[in-house]
Amino acid sequence: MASGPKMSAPICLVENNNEQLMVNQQALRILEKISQPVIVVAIVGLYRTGKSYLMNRLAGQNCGFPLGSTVQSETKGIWMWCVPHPIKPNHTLVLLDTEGLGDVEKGDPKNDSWIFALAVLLSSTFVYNSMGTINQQALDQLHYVTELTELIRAKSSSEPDEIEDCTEFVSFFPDFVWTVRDFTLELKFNGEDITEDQYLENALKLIKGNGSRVAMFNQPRECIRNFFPKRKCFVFDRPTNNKEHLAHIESISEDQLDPKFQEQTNSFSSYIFTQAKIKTLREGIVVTGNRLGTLVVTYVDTIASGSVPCLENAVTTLAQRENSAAVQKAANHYSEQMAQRVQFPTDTLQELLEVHAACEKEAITVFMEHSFKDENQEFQKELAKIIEEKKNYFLLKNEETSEKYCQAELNRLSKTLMESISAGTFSVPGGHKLYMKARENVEQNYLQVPRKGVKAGEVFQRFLQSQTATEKSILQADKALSDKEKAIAEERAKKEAAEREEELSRQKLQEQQQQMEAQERSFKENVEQLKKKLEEEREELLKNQNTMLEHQLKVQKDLLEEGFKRKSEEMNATINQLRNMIDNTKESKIPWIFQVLESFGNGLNALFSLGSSVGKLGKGLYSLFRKK
Ligand SMILES: Nc1nc2c(ncn2[C@@H]2O[C@H](COP(=O)(O)OP(=O)(O)O)[C@@H](O)[C@H]2O)c(=O)[nH]1
Ligand SMILES: [Mg+2]
Repeated sequence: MASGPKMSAPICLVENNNEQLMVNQQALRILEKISQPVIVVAIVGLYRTGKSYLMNRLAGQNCGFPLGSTVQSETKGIWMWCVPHPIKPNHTLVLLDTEGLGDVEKGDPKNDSWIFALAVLLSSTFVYNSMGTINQQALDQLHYVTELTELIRAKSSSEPDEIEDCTEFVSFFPDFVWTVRDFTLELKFNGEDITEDQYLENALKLIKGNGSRVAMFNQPRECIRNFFPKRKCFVFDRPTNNKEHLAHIESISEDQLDPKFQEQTNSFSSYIFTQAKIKTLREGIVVTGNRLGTLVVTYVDTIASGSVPCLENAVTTLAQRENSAAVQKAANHYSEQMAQRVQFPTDTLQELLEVHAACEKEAITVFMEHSFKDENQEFQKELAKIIEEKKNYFLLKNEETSEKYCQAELNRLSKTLMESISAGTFSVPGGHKLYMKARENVEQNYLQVPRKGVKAGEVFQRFLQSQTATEKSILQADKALSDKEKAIAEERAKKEAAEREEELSRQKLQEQQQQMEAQERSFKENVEQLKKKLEEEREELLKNQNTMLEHQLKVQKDLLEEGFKRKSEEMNATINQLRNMIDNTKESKIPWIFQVLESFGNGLNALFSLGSSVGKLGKGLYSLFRKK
């Protein structure tokens, strides 16, 4: 089973010191051990607005992230606390608390934007926390959101006619939650009761007009509306009116808190527990604790090197690392299963090849489960190569055990015969007949021995060959036979030997044929599973593109309804681009898969040295993908 967290207290994950961001290795080691999927909740906002306290409540603890009055000496940056998910078994809830944002005394303003961007990149639910009301000041403090286009890239390279990078943000950005603390207003709009969410949406309404003041007003609002399709708001009363209690909120009991506040935090927690999603990257890649660790390192390293963190690059890094582990895992599965299921020697080659096919099929499935974005199928080809090598080893082992066993059995069964030959028992008149009888006896007994394996015939053939001279001399010395009879007997012996030789070559040929067929089967299995995977990946891509389109359409509709005709029309270009992209994805389906499969097939052909059957396999490929 996937392993969960074992953390009694939070730990710093990303340190923000001396204008430098650094990943804390100790925190990384904790993440590495978590193989469960993670739900990552990050909180960001001005210092001393009760962020850490709220996160502690999510962890179900009073103490945890250090609170305001005690943080003077604490490291700034991003703090992490991994706890078992309170309602989803086998999931880990990762709480990320940011420290020092906007705090001139402790903060490193230069890195504040990076901390903000990292919180966006790492979380699946992003909580923005502020005090009082959602007013201009609160939105001004959220200026980081307007910088995101410069701080995060979706793709590693942008081609001229591609959609704008930030249009892609929605496909991997977290859900957005605004928490308003010490909220003092009534939830009313034009005298009507409104929900918290409506309150947020009202606050995000744009104003009309030109000029820099209007632009400044609209900019953060537009960014939130554009980048975060799913938005939610929670307002909280002051936890208590007792100043003394408030200053030591971590040590007061639950019933000393304002009942309204208790209710509000409970409803917030319950929302997070039931609605916050597993962190996924694009292409439906589920993030585990371990993967989260890789992401943190990749992003922080990128920032440290002076570049902009990029989702696509991070996924590539992750894929490289995990695909080679997937190859290892699949190869081990193959070896283990072969060793477990095969009893050496097998009766026939076919028997071994069938077990091989079953184990290989499973191994490929293991690989497919653990790999993603295997560009040019490099890792799959590597696995095919390893399995081919391992198979050859098992074939050899099968031959060796068979050979050894057959030889030992034959030695045992022919012992008396050999002794009789040495003792001259057959050097009497009628000796040849006796000898032949004794030899046939050995053969009969040898035939009775079960599970001799693939070398049974060859070993006996060698024995017969070694007997040719002996038989001849016994025959010549036999005084009971006429010359003519001897000649006939000799002729018959030769004929029989030739027949046996032929029979052996037939077996060899058949085995070669079986081996070829096994390689073709293996090739087809690889292609079949790859095709399935490619189609799944294609579906995910399409889903992604549809998410982007739907969101653009929603933003456009909202703008139109709010009376921003020009702004909404300006979106048409992007929307059309997205529509084209989706059409392309759909239309290019068959040729695209075929192209990949063909190049993959050529790679495997080379590997299996199926040179002569390339044409045949090419045709097989066609029929394979036409079937569906
Ligand atoms: N007024 C008020 N104070 C709070 C609230 N939650 C926590 N505090 C107090 O505010 C101080 C700072 O809280 P903390 O959670 O450390 O804030 P952070 O800096 O945003 O993480 C602490 O002394 C808390 O006792 C709240 O909702 N309202
Ligand atoms: Mg704090």
